[in-house]
Amino acid sequence: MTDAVPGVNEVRDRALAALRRVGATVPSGSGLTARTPITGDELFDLAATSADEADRAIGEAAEAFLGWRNTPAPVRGELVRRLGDLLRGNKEALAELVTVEAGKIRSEALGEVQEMIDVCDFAVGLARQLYGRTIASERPGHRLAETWHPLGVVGVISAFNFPVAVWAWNTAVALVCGDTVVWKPSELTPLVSLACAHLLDRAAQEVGAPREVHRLLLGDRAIGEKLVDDPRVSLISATGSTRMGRAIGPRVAARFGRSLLELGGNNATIVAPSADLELALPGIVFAAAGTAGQRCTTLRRLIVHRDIADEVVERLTAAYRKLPIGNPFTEDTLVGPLISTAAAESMRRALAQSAAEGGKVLAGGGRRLTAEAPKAAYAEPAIVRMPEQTAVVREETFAPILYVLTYDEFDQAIALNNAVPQGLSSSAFTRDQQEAERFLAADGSDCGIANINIGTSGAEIGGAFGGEKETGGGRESGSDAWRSYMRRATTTINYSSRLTLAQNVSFL
Ligand code: UN1
Repeated sequence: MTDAVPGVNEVRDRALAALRRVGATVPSGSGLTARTPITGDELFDLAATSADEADRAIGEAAEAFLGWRNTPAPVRGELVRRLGDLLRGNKEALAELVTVEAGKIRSEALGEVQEMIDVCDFAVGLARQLYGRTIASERPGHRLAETWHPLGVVGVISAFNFPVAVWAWNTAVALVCGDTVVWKPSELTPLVSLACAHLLDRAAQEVGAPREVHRLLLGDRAIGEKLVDDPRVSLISATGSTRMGRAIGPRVAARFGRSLLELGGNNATIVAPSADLELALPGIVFAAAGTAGQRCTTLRRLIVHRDIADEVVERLTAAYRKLPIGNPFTEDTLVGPLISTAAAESMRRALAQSAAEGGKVLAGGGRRLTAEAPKAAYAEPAIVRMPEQTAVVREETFAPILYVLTYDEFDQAIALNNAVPQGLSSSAFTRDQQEAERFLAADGSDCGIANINIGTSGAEIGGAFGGEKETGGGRESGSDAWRSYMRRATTTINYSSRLTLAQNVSFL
């Protein structure tokens, strides 16, 4: 059930070969270290962006904005079209780097690159659809209209678990909206970030757009904080933990900047007695154990009707026992490594706390490959039956732990779904239409994503992505999420020969 882990030299060679294929170079120097969770080793040192360089990069993006905002949106779309082409052409190599740095299995790494390609396609279409409205004016001879204008520099802060897809959601949309972008990726994923930044740079050169429409900052938290505090940055779009969002949100607000936050999730799936278990079981296993439990949309809480709980749990534990855990490069592996031993330690702590709160581990919870890869963290996805929704269940632990709770009445299941601080994703498996509609209604799931008969993770880019409460309220990616990247001007044009005041006010 496990597969041998490659040596660090093989991983390093794969990384270098992938970078070469993309054509990206690694800035030599120090300050940042590329690593791989596959072995837990360091790959090589690279130059971090200095504070002065960051300052200059933000200045360049601000300067480039002045021209980019006046470039017609469909022309801006050409840049994103070319980026999409280059991402398509480099899909394999980029996926390889995602596996090296984030530990994703091949199919999920390819899926992540596909998500970038999809959002580029979406943004190219959007470049011709940045529609404003014409509104009925209450005054004769007046026209009331809305126009959407480019906003400014967008600071994108992204996390290790979707190292490049989340960048693309923001960047493809921001660029067609006429903004310029300064990207601070996770310090855990510098290589794939360099590769994507290189492709965008190349796309800009090929279509004749200024390269300064996008700048990359490599570094740790201090560089991110510079971006957050810089008044030249109009919007900070940050993806990461609720703790990070709590730090960023007020700082951006203090300078009246805008922020778009996509933070932690604590996603639940309800399994009703009528559920088709042939759909539900694979949906649950993918959502809970896929990506080694490291998606913000990962399924963390299963709320099962009491009558079917034993059967569901039994079938799930059987499926968990068969999960191939190990080398993410191997075709049939389904669960790769956690990002770090610190993540494994937080999983261990959460399991210990759940036991203290009355939980019983039914499957997994142990470590694999500790002798072969002592610096890596291969964890067995765990299923823990809980007597109730205790403190540990209400927290997001970024590891593959699925807490199982039971319910008797559907309303009680909805209440449990909503009784956590986070509000990202949710789903219900049911063939009962009333239940499905109840779940999706105003007093149903309080999450930004509510699904029926599929799991909580793996959203398409066409919808707006994000959630409520401690998830931060931001929406990225498809639908009308583009509006967060633009400023709205409301315009009243008087084409009559009289000055009429609104609300029938008379003056003079
Ligand atoms: C994230 O984990 O930060 O819906 C993003 C999903 C993916 C995106 C997840 N499309 O699971």
